[in-house]
Formats: sequence, C-alpha cells, structure tokens
Amino acid sequence: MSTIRFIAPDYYLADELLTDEHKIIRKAVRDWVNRAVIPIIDDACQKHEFPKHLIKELGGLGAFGPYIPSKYGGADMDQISYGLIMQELERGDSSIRSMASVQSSLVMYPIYKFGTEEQRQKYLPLLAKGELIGAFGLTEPNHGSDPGGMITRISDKGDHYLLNGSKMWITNASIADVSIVWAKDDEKIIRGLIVEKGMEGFTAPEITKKWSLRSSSTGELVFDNVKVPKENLLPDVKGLRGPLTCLSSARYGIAWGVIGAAMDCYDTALQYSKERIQFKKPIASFQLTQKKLAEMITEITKAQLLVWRLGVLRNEDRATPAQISMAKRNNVKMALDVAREARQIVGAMGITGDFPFMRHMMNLESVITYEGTHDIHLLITGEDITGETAFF
Ligand code: TGC
Ligand code: FAD
Repeated sequence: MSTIRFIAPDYYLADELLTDEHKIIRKAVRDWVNRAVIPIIDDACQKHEFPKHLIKELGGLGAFGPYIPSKYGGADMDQISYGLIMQELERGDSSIRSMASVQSSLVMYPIYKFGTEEQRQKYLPLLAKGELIGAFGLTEPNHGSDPGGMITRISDKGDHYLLNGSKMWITNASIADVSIVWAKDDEKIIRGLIVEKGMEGFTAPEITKKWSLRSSSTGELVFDNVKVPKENLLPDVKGLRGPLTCLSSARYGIAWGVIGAAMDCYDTALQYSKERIQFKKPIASFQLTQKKLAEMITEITKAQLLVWRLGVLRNEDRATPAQISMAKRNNVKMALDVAREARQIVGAMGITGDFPFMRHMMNLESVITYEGTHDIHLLITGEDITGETAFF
C-alpha cells in the first residue's frame, strides 16, 4: 500500500497553531518526501544502503541548518519550521531525518555556536548545500550514556593537536567530509574539534549487519596520532556542556520527527482497516481494531501538542534541556507503540516491505536508544523534579 495517499492526522486542529509560512514549508518537504523518498526507501532499506543521491536534494530543500542565519547558508527559519521539516522527513524514514538532524544540529550548529568566524565561513555554506557531509563523534565503545568518561584525547604539540582514540556508532561516519569530534585535552577538559576526511591516521569503517536504520550509514571514527591543526578547535566551549547543547537541539528535532513515523503508520493502518474485510465486515468495525486506532490518534495528538508548545518555548529561548528530554522520551515511545499496533492491524501483510510498519518499528529501536536512551531521559526528568541525581 502506497503511503503517498497519506492524510495527515490533525484531530485537535493543531494546524491552526501554525503560520502560513509553516504550512508552505511543510508542504514543500511533504511533496518532496512523496516524490523522492517513499518510492525508493524500502529498497534502500532492504539493501542496507543509504540513498546518497538525496543529500544535495535535502540541501536544496533547506533541510540542512534551517534555523542557521542565511548569511551562513541557512534559511533563517524558526524552531517550529525546523520541527515540521524533521516530522516530514521521518514520515519518509528515520534515516533521512537522521541525516538532516546530524548535519543541522550536531555539525552546523556547533560550528555556528562555538566556532570562529573563519570556521563558519569555511564550512557552513557547503554543509547547508549538502556539498559537505558531517558527522558527530561523542559516543565511544566504552562510554555511551556516560560520555563524560570518554578517553579520546588531544595533546597540545605547539602548532597542532595530536588526536588519539575512537568513536563508535557514528551516523554518517564513513561518508562524512567533516566530523565534529569531542575529546579531552591535556587538562582533561572536553573540547570540540573539526576533523577532516583524509587527515593522516584517521579512518572511518562502516558498521554493517544492522537490523535498524538500515538505510542510514553508521560507523566508527578511529584516530591514530592524527595531527589536527589548531585552527580546527572550536574555541567557544569547554566541557560536556558543548556536546550536550548540540544534543538538546537534535533531541528537539527527534521529538517532532518521530511523529511523522507515527502518522505514517496510523494513517496506513486506518485506511487498510476500512478496506480489509473479515467475517463479512471491514475490520475497522470491530471494537478491538477501534481501540487500537483510537489509542493511536490520542497519543499522536498529545505528542503534536507537546512539540508545538516546546517549539514556542524554543523560539523564545526558554525550553529547558529537561523539557526537551521529556518530549524526546514520550514521543519516541509513542511512535514505537503506534508502529507495533499498526502492524498488528494489517496482519501478515504488515510484515512485508509493501507497508512501512516494520521499517519504522526497526528504525525506532535506534531512535529510542540514540541521543540518550529512554531510561536516561526518564532519569533526567527525575533529577529535574526531585533535585536528586540517580545516574550514579
Ligand atoms: P552533567 O553534570 O549533568 O552535565 C554536564 C554539563 O552539561 C550541562 N548540560 C547540558 N547543557 C545543554 N544541554 C543539555 N541537554 C545538558 N545536559 C547537561 C550541565 O549543566 C553541565 O554544565 P556545566 O557548565 O555545569 O559543566 O553531566 P553528567 O556527566 O552527569 O551526564 C548527564 C547525562 C547522563 C544526562 C548526559 O551525559 C547524557 O545526556 N547522556 C546521554 C548521552 C547521549 O545522549 N549521547 C548521544 C550521542 S550523539 C547521538 O546519539 C547522535 S544520533 C544522531 C542521529 O542519527 O540522529
Ligand atoms: P549504554 O550506555 O551501555 O546503555 C546500555 C543500557 O544501560 C541502556 O538501556 C541504558 O539506558 C542503561 N543505562 C546506562 N546508564 C544507566 C544509568 N545510569 N541508570 C540506568 N540505566 C542506565 N553517537 C554519537 O556520538 N554520534 C552519532 O552520530 C550516533 N549515531 C548513532 C546511530 C545509531 C544507529 C545508534 C544505534 C547509536 C548512535 N549513537 C551515536 C550512539 C548512541 O548515542 C548511544 O548508543 C547511546 O547514547 C547509548 O549508549 P550505549 O549504546 O553505549 O548504551
């Protein structure tokens, strides 16, 4: 069943909270996803391949750094526009939204926020167009939820830094031209660096055989005495606050994005349930099908209102990291539950690539893990409301 005849659920008329500009942006991305993503994505996923030909199109669409100022190649958009773009891309596939999340929030944003004017001029316009691809290296083989324990190091050698260590589970690793890498300096303070493809001693092997995010490129970043010029240091941030500030932006985008996956699953299951006849009646007429659909639309509606309010707070620069954690956690779990229930409504057909459920469901197993696991976000809320840390 093609999801191109998609009817976006809007049970609480949340569209009335959007401006005309928001709706124009959303339509442009939705049309592009229908045209460029939906027809090819199941095949890309089955083949475990990232559809690289889409990167420059994403750039042309304004999906890279939409909220970065136009003088650096961005689109001067607000945070709700950014959210809507992520939602539409993830209706296509989480891998496409991941590409745009990393490029925007984890690569362009740190260069814009913590970089020098020269770094902004050099990298941002090319990243915005998709002429350069970026990656973000925080996680290490032995430090995932606890990035503060990282062992990757830079050592000051006068005119350059010597970088040693490795990063694991990095989106875009093997296809990236520039990687934002977080490492501890000689004083054991976390610093951010721009590491370029081709630097001697730097390799980026691909991680294969994933059952999730199969149409996303994921790999390692390995640094063996890599000489990084001093001008590649991001000067304006020190400590874990640097990468976590970028994560706040990306987690916000995910909270919106996963609603797209959930809407795709809900709408496809709803349409199917009206057409599929069993016991001489459409399965939509059975109470247990209605329970599933009614619970799905309730949860999607709550998620839509949550991110809209969060977007308003982010536009006013008032959203706290803990508020963002709550939305990321709630909405990813919501989308995963919707994908599972929608798949059940469609029965055996629901396990095939003719329907989007399994692809979204498998993707969301990564989304519920990356950018902070489901449980880590719960502990962030717990810490915020009690004032007590339960991480250690
Ligand atoms: P903690 O002591 O709490 O904080 C250290 C400093 O950071 C500040 N901070 C934040 N700042 C901005 N935004 C946030 N979300 C922040 N959270 C904390 C904090 O105020 C403090 O600042 P300062 O100036 O006082 O030093 O740090 P901790 O070591 O106790 O760790 C806390 C914890 C567990 C919450 C944190 O480390 C965490 O979030 N862990 C999860 C790790 C994670 O999310 N990794 C993601 C890797 S990137 C990724 O997955 C990309 S997937 C991309 C894709 O394909 O879409
Ligand atoms: P761990 O930290 O080992 O956690 C394992 C389990 O223990 C989890 O259930 C966790 O919730 C639980 N746990 C850990 N600590 C606690 C605690 N204190 N209390 C209670 N429970 C706890 N990282 C990047 O830096 N850049 C990327 O681009 C990137 N892309 C990714 C792409 C994919 C497809 C995936 C799967 C991951 C990606 N990651 C990336 C890594 C991701 O951020 C980490 O996987 C995530 O932060 C969790 O770390 P971990 O896998 O090491 O799990």
